[in-house]
Amino acid sequence: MIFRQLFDAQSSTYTYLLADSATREALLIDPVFEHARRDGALIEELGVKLVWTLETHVHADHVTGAWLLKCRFGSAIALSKDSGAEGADRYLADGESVVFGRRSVEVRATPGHTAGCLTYVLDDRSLAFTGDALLIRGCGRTDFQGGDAHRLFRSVRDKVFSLPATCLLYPGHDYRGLTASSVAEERLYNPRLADAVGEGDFVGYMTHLGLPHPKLMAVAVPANLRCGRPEKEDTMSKTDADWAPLSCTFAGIWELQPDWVAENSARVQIIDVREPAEFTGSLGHIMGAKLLPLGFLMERKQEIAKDLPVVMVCRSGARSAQATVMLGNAGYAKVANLAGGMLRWRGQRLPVEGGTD
Ligand SMILES: N[C@@H](CCC(=O)N[C@@H](CS)C(=O)NCC(=O)O)C(=O)O
Ligand SMILES: [Fe+2]
Repeated sequence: MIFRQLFDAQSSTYTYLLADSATREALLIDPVFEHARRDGALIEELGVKLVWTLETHVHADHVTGAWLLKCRFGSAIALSKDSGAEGADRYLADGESVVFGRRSVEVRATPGHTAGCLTYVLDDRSLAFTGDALLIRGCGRTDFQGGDAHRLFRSVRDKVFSLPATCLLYPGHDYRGLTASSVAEERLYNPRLADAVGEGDFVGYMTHLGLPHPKLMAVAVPANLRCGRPEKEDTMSKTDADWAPLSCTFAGIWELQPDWVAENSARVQIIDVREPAEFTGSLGHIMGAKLLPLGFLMERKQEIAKDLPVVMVCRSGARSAQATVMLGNAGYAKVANLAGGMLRWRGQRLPVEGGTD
């Protein structure tokens, strides 16, 4: 099993990636719209194939990345049949399972935070993703979207606390940075839902939470009822650069592949940030490249035109990744790193000036 927990600091939302390490088929639980690129980069770097995005519910505080990821990877969108959402590929009911490779998650209906809340339980019951039905030492609010404290109480007791005591629990949010819990822990220590707490106590607690509505609620709920499809569908192309086929790594670096740079070298400024001895050394340098060692990049940046695209180069692509970030921070909009640097360039037998075989 491949398992990753990802975080959105804006809404304190967790996204989970699960993949079968044998077949590489993967699913994402609760992707966030603004992080579709980050999640996509991780999917590509891990070499997994996204087959599903699953929602634990129709979120009120952020927009799902399901539609964006479907556009990019062809992943199918699934959420509860009681969600009221349109545009999904599958509407899930209690007891069904969602298969990825040789693994699967079991669907458990856990309404109460919203009417269409689901908990996903890994096939071996070692992990469960509770969405906002159960948070660490807390739970989702019950005051909108068909929320109902009585239903939430029953959902948690019957569908989550019936899992093995050792089952790890991964929530939809945590507002304090806590990452995981377990059934045993929550049954003992959850202040609202521990075994010792009665249904009446819980309902009383939830009736007096007094939380303001989520700031993004008016935007998020309608967008999530469309599974994250924007009203105008050009959002992804607008946010992606149009000057080159850029890709963004999970590390957050905009990259270009050597082939494209070789074919388009006349249209870009190639800045080689190695030391002079490396520039004239055995790897050689790209024709037309300008030598500007990393240590001098900021003080000599006026030598780089702002209106022309910039490609940063070094030996392995590491120093030039830093140079890409530095120039971006200095206000250069069209700047990318040459993936793999001169080593990959030479490995692909692309032309150089100087250098030795
Ligand atoms: N301040 C947050 C509030 C988020 C919120 O209300 N979250 C819901 C989950 S969608 C919740 O149940 N929160 C429980 C809590 O804050 O205790 C925002 O504006 O987004
Ligand atoms: Fe929620």
